[in-house]
Amino acid sequence: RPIHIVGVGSCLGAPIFGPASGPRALKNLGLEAHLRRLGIPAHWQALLEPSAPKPPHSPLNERLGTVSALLHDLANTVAGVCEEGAIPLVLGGDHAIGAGTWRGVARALAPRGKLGLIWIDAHLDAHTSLTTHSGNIHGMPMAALLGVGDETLTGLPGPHLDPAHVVIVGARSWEPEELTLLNKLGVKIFFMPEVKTRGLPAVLADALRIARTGTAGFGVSVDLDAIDCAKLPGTTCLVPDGLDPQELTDALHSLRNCADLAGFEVVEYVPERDKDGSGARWVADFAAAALGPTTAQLRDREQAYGAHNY
Ligand code: DIR
Ligand code: MN
Ligand code: MN
Ligand code: MN
Repeated sequence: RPIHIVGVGSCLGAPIFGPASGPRALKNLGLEAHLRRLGIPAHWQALLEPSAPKPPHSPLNERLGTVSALLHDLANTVAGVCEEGAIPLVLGGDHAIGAGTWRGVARALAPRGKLGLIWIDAHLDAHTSLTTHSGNIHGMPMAALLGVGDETLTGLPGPHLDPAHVVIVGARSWEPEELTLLNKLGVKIFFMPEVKTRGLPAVLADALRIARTGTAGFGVSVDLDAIDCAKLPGTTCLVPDGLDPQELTDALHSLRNCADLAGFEVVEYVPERDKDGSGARWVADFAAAALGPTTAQLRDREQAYGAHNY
């Protein structure tokens, strides 16, 4: 299936300006051409931006209002991509955009069934405007997708997610209110110590079962802070003791053959902190691993070569 890239240059949910320039940097580095060289039919569909940029520490109500309009726009764009039969590759921007991406995918999928979601993140992102300690909206999209929180984030058209098919992988930093909410709703969380003990492939296999069984499709959202900050400093929040980026790349290969993969998202890329460009390369590797040619496509290609007597 074609891959339509939707960049969202927003820092409305973040404590710093950095992630706003993430998607444009990835575009200028040639991500689309890179994926195409790997045999992935990718094309840049849109680069969305807030109508009126609000500086990181402006009043929460103003940031919520502006982000809400952006999320509507994003959800509509993404739903359109899915309805065309393509897979959206959404690039942030801070993780607040997840509250729009997955509502759009869920809306497009709704006639056929529910959306499952795998959220790979150091954090739980399950605050509301009433429980947040930081005042940052990127700490709220998981709660919003589950229908909990401010109307500006929860009130988009399309279904909320069913907590039974939502799973978080790599968590190692949270506040008590978030864990209380997710435990109450029954969202499965694979904390980092379990990932280290059992290995990422085994945990991701469990996560895929939760997101795929009894759903019409599933998505994967990668917050770059899930990766150990020593190995990927080009992100908004630097959290130690995280995933190894090569291990994540290898594990994401298991998505290629999932015909029900409905969307893929990578957020919180901060170019100015990515001094050696390795962060941008990891973003490309994650996308290529997840969206690359399937085993069947590779076999077709071999046959095409065979037919020409190579
Ligand atoms: C923290 C950090 N729980 C907050 N969340 C982050 O701001 O609510 N998410 N950094 O990515
Ligand atoms: Mn975040
Ligand atoms: Mn995070
Ligand atoms: Mn996040």
